[in-house]
Amino acid sequence: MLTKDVFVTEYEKMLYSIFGDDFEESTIQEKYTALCALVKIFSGKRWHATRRKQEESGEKAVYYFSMEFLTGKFLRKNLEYLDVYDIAEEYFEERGVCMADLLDAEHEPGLGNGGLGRLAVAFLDSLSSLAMPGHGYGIRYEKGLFQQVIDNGAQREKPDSWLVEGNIWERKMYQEKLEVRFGGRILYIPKGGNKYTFKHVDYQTVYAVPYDIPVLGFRNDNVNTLRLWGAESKDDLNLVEFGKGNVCGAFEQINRVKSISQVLYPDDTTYDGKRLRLQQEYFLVSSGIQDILRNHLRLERPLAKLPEYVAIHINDTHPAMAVPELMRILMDEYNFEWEDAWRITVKTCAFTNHTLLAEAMETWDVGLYRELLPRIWQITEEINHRFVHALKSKYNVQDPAKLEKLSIIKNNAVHMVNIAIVGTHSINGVAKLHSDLLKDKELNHFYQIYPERFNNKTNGIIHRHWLLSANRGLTSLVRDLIGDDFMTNPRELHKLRAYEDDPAVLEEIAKIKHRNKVTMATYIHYTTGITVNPYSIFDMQAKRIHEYKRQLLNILHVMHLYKTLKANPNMDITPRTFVFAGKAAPGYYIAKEIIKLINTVAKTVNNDLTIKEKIKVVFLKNYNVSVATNMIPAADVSQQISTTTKEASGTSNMKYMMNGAITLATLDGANIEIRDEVGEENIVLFGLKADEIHELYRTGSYDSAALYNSDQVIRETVNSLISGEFHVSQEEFRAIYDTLVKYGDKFFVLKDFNDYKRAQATINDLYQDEKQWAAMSLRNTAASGVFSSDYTIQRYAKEIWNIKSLTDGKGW
Ligand code: B1N
Repeated sequence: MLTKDVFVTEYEKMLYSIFGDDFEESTIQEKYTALCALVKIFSGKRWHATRRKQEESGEKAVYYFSMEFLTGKFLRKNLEYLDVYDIAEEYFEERGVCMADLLDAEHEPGLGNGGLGRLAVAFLDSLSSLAMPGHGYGIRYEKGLFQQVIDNGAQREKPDSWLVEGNIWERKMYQEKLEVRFGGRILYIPKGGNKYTFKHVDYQTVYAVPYDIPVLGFRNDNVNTLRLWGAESKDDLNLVEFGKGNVCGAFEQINRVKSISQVLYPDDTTYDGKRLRLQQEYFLVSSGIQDILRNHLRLERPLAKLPEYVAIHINDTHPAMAVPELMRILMDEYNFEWEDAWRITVKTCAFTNHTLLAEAMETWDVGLYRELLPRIWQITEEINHRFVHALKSKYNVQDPAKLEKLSIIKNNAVHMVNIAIVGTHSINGVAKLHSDLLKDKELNHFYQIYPERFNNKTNGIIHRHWLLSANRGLTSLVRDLIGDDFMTNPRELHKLRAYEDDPAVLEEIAKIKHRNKVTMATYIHYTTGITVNPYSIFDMQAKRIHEYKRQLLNILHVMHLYKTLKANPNMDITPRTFVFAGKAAPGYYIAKEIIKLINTVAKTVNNDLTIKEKIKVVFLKNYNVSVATNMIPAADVSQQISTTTKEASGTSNMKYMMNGAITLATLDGANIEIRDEVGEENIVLFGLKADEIHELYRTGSYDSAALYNSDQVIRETVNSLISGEFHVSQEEFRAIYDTLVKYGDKFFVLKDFNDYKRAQATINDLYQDEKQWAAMSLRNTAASGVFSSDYTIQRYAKEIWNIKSLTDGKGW
């Protein structure tokens, strides 16, 4: 462990050697940079040693392929994991520098849309903290997810140029660049007999340049790697074109290639068959697989034994081309026969499905796929051919409709879920309900063929971030009560239950929440100008804006509450602050209308003195990991109200629970497991159940217009979308109105409205009893430990990857 004296000496040396300035003379930016540099030195040795240890051990490693890694900022995390955060904070505060200002100097990388990308980072965090060999492969997008600004209530997108000042955490490894090939033709070269080898000609080469980011384990000396690939042109500037004065033409090739790692697609759970996206996916897969094999051979390990050393994890279908790419390299470059290459591939690869939404299912147009990736197309075709043959002969599937469902290629499209299932030994969903629905419904046709491949791995969260770091007040109380074991074994949090009737503890829980709310209120005021009452219930819904997540249900209820209050200003309700945050995909019209609606309602409600500040509505712009870190510890109520069966798991539900918020939820995704852990009395449930939803789909019997016509409260609430009560133009929210009344209310907003209203009233009543509320809050924190991603990763490690921890049992 580092002492403060050593820290101070080393830091001041660093500052001076980089900038030639001493503490007083240097800017915040310089102080920040020097601190990062020092962290890099502290972790650098460990990084190197980890790599050596992992190689020498000969143990198997997992490589997690993901198009998204939503890292959040690094500095605070790295200081905490090296156990120098407190020392650093003390030092800076003594010198009159606020730690928060230093941490603010870091630009948060936005290399993910939401839960899927954040989960990938949680997994890397847990792998490293458990000292397991496990590394990430992703893309170094120059523009992360757009920055959201709110302009007159509406979302506008600004590019997120997070790299303009460079990324201090990355290390460019130009010498390790690889070549990825696009386009061209395949020549068949006879090998004798009726065998051929294949030669790829006339292709375009793109350089994949690795940038390595260290992934520190929590106080354990282990440092794994997140390797992000940047695309660079192999060809330099075209001097012939330049000489002709054609400057744009001279740079054309360079820019076209660079565009591959230029921007993250801003769509969450929707798919859009764009050529550049297919290029990105193949770019990731090809560079990653080549890198793995190069490393494997450098260590003189036989390729036939690849599955004994390497697990490749395919995070949703986006990197599913790992399957044909591994086949390609094994066969074309290392002369494996199909059957041997196939056995190796299936044994090495595993796949996670993250959504059941039809609009998320990736399929690629055959023409595009074949033109861009001619050899991968051939292999995909052959995989399909052999699979269909096996279905008929080995599995005795003769029904053409069944065969069609199972086929990888059909209707002129390549179906990526199908290839991911056929080409891997494990397919998992991300919560119990989701995995059951995969088996019993969505992918039942595959389940019948490969029942042994299907399994569940409920998602998890980094308790070190969401509890230890984000909520220091609560953490400190918990440590006082039950000791430190929960920090490395978060299930120990259950010991808090011993204090559920202890008035002093409950009072302390309420005080800590209140302090977090005061901080949050300041943040809200600073970012929006809105004054909120920290004694009101802080009710939060923060996540991507999507019809299935039903922010609309939430805001319609606010509208109803407001109207009721206006009609009855003395109505006795606990004051409530409804906080929303989240980005909408730039092309998702209704989602953007919902943002506008929330802001419009906010304006009306917040400025109406007649309701005596009983409700306030806040929309926080630019939701990202940092904003979430501010919000979640301050929440009293966590809204997890997706249309049942639509949210595969959710992970923010777990974060709020850990911070003692009461969940207001449908029985969807991991909400079900949250209920099972905390008990029905400590969660507020409402809404249609999965079987009811399926029945309504099956019979087509839900008639939203009829419901609207017959239910006065619903009708009056929905009518205020087009009545002018909340806005100047009456037609402003006609499109939202139409989705509910005219187009059948696909997400059952109206159908669930009354039960939601009842559940909201329950929340109101429960909050009246402060002590009971604090006890519920404590029980939620106590039951949340099982949702640590450490446990999730232990299950992946044991049941899918077959990897082990390399810890020698020595912590710090
Ligand atoms: O993955 C999370 C789950 O907790 C959420 O329930 C789920 O919605 C989310 C295409 C996705 N599923 N699919 C995506 C993201 C980006 C993209 O381009 C799909 N995200 C989820 C973690 O399991």
